[in-house]
Amino acid sequence: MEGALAIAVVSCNLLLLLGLSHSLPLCTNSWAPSRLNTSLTFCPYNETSCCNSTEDLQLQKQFQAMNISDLPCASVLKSILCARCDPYSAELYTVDSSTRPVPVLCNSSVALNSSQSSQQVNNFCSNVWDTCQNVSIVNSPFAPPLQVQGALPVNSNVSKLTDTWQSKTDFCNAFGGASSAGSVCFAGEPVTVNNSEVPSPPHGLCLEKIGNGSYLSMYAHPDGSNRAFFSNQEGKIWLATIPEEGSGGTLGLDESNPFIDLTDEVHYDTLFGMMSIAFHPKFAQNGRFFASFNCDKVKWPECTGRCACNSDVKCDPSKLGTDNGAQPCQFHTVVVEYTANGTAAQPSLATSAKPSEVRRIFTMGLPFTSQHGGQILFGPDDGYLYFMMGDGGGGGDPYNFSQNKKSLLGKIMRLNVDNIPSAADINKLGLWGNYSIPKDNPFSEDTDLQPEIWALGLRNPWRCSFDSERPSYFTCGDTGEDLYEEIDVITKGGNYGWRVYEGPYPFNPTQTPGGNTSVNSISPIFPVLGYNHSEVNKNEGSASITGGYFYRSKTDPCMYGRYLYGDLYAGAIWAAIENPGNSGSFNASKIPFGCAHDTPIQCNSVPQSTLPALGYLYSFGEDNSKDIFILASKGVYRVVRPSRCNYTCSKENVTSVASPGPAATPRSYASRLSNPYNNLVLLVTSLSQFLLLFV
Ligand SMILES: *[C@@H]1O[C@H](CO)[C@@H](O)[C@H](O)[C@H]1NC(C)=O
Ligand SMILES: *[C@@H]1O[C@H](CO)[C@@H](O)[C@H](O)[C@H]1NC(C)=O
Ligand SMILES: *[C@@H]1O[C@H](CO)[C@@H](O)[C@H](O)[C@H]1NC(C)=O
Ligand SMILES: *[C@@H]1O[C@H](CO)[C@@H](O)[C@H](O)[C@H]1NC(C)=O
Ligand SMILES: *[C@@H]1O[C@H](CO)[C@@H](O)[C@H](O)[C@H]1NC(C)=O
Ligand SMILES: *[C@@H]1O[C@H](CO)[C@@H](O)[C@H](O)[C@H]1NC(C)=O
Ligand SMILES: *[C@@H]1O[C@H](CO)[C@@H](O)[C@H](O)[C@H]1NC(C)=O
Ligand SMILES: *[C@@H]1O[C@H](CO)[C@@H](O)[C@H](O)[C@H]1NC(C)=O
Ligand SMILES: *[C@@H]1O[C@H](CO)[C@@H](O)[C@H](O)[C@H]1NC(C)=O
Ligand SMILES: *[C@@H]1O[C@H](CO)[C@@H](O)[C@H](O)[C@H]1NC(C)=O
Ligand SMILES: *[C@@H]1O[C@H](CO)[C@@H](O)[C@H](O)[C@H]1NC(C)=O
Ligand SMILES: CC(=O)N[C@H]1CO[C@H](CO)[C@@H](O)[C@@H]1O
Repeated sequence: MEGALAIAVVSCNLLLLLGLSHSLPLCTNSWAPSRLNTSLTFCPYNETSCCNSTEDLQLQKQFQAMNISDLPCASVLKSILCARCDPYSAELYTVDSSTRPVPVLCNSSVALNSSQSSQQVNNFCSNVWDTCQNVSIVNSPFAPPLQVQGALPVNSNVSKLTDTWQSKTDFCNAFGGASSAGSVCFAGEPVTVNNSEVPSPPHGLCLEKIGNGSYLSMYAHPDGSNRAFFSNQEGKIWLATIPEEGSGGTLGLDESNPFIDLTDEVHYDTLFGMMSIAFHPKFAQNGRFFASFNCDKVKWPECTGRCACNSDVKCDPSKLGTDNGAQPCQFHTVVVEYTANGTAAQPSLATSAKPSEVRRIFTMGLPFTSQHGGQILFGPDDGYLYFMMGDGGGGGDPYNFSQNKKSLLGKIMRLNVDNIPSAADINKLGLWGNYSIPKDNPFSEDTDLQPEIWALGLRNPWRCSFDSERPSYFTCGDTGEDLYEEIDVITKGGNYGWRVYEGPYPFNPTQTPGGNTSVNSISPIFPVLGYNHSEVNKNEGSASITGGYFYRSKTDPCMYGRYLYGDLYAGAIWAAIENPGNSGSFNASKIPFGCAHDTPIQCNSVPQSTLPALGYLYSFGEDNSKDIFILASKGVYRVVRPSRCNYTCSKENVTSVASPGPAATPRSYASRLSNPYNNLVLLVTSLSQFLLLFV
């Protein structure tokens, strides 16, 4: 069943190719459009829309009140009013980040591509003028809101375009806009994009191994240099220099010399540890950085706070089964702020930091021992800290936390860590630490939501990223229960369905002490990509997704623009391409991956196999050159030029292939010679390293 992939597709027969855009289908309030049960009665939308039936009715009333006697003009005005319902309304109504009263009207003829290259979208703005210029409109939306050049003063509620605009040129300067790569405009019919041919997937992903360490997180240094921070599950963070691709160099990381060592505070066990790190966007100036980890209140007195299982969410901690003799809420998830101040003349020069806590951003006691996500990430556009939290475990989310808008489990939170309220205010607001709530968090429109919540219905978001070229594409892997692993594009207030759905499949919980959520009461956003467990591991059915990145580096031009993700058990890596562009609809291909013949560190491969031995694929990382890294239990790998694996990529500039630099060590050279199986995989053999973060 590939149903999940089809659901998010914007498919419509009124197709106008209006170029690629930088943003997803989104409504003017930044929420994703919702799926409609039935067609709207007034506006011509029937599948997804930014209007519900109430708003459709309001538009109908507004239209009738305009009292337009001329039929052709009435029809044009109706289409313009209805653009509010268009799934692309955010983009149609927002120009240079200000909202307009009418959508951008296409004012140029757009050539449709390929098969339709002879067709032209007519100049809609010009049509509007020609059709309506002499027609009286009550409360015309075209009455100029501000003093705009060419606008005449309005004296009455009833106006013609010619009363308020001197000429078509003035009118179209105010309301027109051309569609182009990066924007859409309105041409009288629902905006949509034509399906184009899906470009064939790259031949393979070429990797080089540049480190032997096993890390869970990587965070590019905010100063833009060729450095990045790496952290491991035990609780250490290192600052490393990234060698230039093709130089033969390895990761400049000294394991014996961490940037900070938090192993005394971190509770490390198979399912616990330091889950993530984040460096403030202005770290180079303010030295602020953050660690997200688990702690044990029995071992560390400062590991204390409210339990996620409490009466607000119909959960009685005393009734929680105690795993391994642990107390209820013995383990916590915390986000702690540290500073690199004082160890160097300026934070960007710091190579170490003191492990003293500057501030506790967040503390929450965990009901069970698994699925507590923990990634932290600064939004590139808004500077807020996104905090990914799983459902807290227990199998099938027994307390239905993910759907409970009063619980922070199974959520993506969005916190402002730049504006810390007073202790009294934090108390009054019932916050879980030292942060404030961004005003435009979705609780302002859905008052049932806890104010921290940005999105809900997640099971265990494992690795989210923002597309560095299109920040509205905030994409997460969300691990499944028994059946399906998914990738979601996260939007404001979005409900990603878990425990009502596992991916596209309805989920039937075996126990429901915390109540249930009915299928009809939610409007879930289904995954854009995903796979059944059987697809990656036919024998055991074990699978756990690791979300990745939109590849934006120039290193592998055949990978550019594709979203890379994989499975923890390293059985597969996928590259997905959005098609049509700007639709939020993706096609994925499992792609082969190999090890570069000149890899600085040999890839631990074994005979009778075809792929490099990654072990467990914990995370992907991105550096300041937008190169993509794989953090696996066997080491750190970088995506490199395809020719280094003999993968053909016609876009690659093969003339610039560098010879392996002097940094290639004799040892790795010798091992390359002695091991003819560099392109081989080691199947997971070591159960001792079995990491059950996700099950
Ligand atoms: C693309 O749009 C044009 C114009 O509406 C339409 O005629 C054509 O059939 C569409 N192509 C596809 C592949 O849907
Ligand atoms: C969609 O349909 C279901 C049942 O058919 C109904 O319960 C629900 O209220 C409808 N939703 C909307 C938004 O009309
Ligand atoms: C939506 O509307 C279009 C055009 O009116 C129509 O062709 C299509 O079949 C409709 N889809 C559904 C699901 O009703
Ligand atoms: C329609 O949307 C408005 C605004 O978002 C909301 O207040 C209203 O409850 C919705 N009505 C229905 C029937 O869903
Ligand atoms: C609507 O237009 C008609 C003529 O087209 C006019 O007689 C009538 O007064 C108008 N009604 C309002 C409410 O403006
Ligand atoms: C509108 O009025 C102008 C000037 O009176 C006239 O030239 C033009 O033909 C009219 N347009 C329509 C569509 O009636
Ligand atoms: C005309 O505009 C005024 C002020 O905006 C408003 O109070 C009045 O109700 C409007 N009249 C009509 C018929 O819309
Ligand atoms: C369309 O409108 C924009 C904005 O006013 C203007 O810059 C552009 O030149 C117009 N294009 C045409 C073809 O008129
Ligand atoms: C670190 O230094 C910056 C710049 O001087 C300052 O703004 C910030 O408050 C300092 N932070 C701490 C925790 O001392
Ligand atoms: C890849 O290409 C290099 C250089 O052309 C060659 O030496 C090597 O044998 C090739 N490897 C494979 C596996 O084809
Ligand atoms: C290919 O690489 C060479 C050497 O770096 C460079 O001189 C040349 O301009 C590049 N060509 C293209 C098309 O990028
Ligand atoms: C965006 C895009 O694909 N543009 C193409 C449209 O078609 C013309 C000619 O048919 C191409 O030159 C463009 O590159």
